[in-house]
Amino acid sequence: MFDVNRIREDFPILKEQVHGKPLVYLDNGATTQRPARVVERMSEYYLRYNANVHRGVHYLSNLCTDANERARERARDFIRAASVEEVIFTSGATGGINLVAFSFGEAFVREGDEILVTGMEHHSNIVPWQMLCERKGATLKVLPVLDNGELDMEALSHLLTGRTQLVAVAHVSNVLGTINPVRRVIDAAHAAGACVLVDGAQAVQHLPVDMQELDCDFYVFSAHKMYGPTGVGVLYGRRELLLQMPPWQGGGEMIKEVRFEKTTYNDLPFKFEAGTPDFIGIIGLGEAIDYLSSIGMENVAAHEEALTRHARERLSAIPGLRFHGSSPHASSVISFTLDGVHPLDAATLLDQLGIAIRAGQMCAAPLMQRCGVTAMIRASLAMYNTFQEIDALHDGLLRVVAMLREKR
Ligand code: C6P
Repeated sequence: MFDVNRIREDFPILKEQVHGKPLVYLDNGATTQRPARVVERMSEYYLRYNANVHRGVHYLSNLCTDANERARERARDFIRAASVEEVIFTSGATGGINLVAFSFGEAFVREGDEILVTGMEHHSNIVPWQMLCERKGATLKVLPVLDNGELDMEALSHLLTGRTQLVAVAHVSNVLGTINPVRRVIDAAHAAGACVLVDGAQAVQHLPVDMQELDCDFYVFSAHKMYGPTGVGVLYGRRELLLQMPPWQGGGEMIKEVRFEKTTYNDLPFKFEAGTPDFIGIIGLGEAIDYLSSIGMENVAAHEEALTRHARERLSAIPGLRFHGSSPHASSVISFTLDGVHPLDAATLLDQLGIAIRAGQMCAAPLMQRCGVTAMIRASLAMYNTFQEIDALHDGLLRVVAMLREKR
């Protein structure tokens, strides 16, 4: 049984006050809060067991190495990857995309080739591809977004050509909330001979994901958006591709043998993990995965779906409020603008009421342009949010509108 009040007990920060008001935290798309057990697990390792991984022969080093590799197995199981060789620890979603843009780019992208991104990508899933295209003389193409916030799937078949090497697509938009039909994108791309990177930064905390079912070539996500620590993430890569790709960074752990004449590289996944990893963060990620799994992704999804329906219903009654993105296939990310109210003013006033939301471009400037706005207000909900918090947002927005109207 999913009990939101029981879950809230696990997150001490949710009892905090901001400006003398109970915290209403609705900025989970930027980063979620962490349950105490994740922080406790990490501090236990820092305070009692800390030693570098994959290097020592001593007790503590082995202990941390085992914990690091157990976390890899948990991550593998969480995304249903075939093998731990396909699970590479990174600094986050951005780190994973840059790794692929460099390494896949070195192996497979030539002058005149094409990379296809979509019009709703986060800057992290645009700029690394632009940089690759500049390096290689390749072309960046863009799959358009329809007015309802869905991808223009009809345009996909025209945009995929024999020169398309890779398609980069968000599983869930960090602005519109749209859950993209990634399986259809992957099938179309594969039929055209292209690989696919799915940006799961806004997906893994909301939906069950399965690499076997998706059949993508790469999948990235960040721990800090799924109740884990900052500074850690996962890149899933298809083994056959990873084997053909050169290392991204050089250093310890990614090598087998180093000679001045020639260095040989380590096996997967270590070939892509140069230097001391954030192993305590990785252990924290393993704990976050255990926590999420104990609740059940289906339960998380059901609660968030009910919350989102309630939020859309209540907010739609606010005069002058316009949602951006109206796909029925959407997650708990809700973006909107208020007629005559600047999003940053709204965010500042809501903050005074203890309500944390995000306002601005959401690191998706091309999408803002597509929507014809310079900024939006975004409420992004997590499994610990309540119906009362949604009502608090609704009431807060009414006050924002009233105050800013009085001023004019
Ligand atoms: N979006 C948001 O408020 P990092 O910074 O590497 O953990 O995640 C980058 C990233 C990549 N893709 C998507 C779809 C994302 O939403 C994000 C992060 C946050 O929307 C911070 S800008």
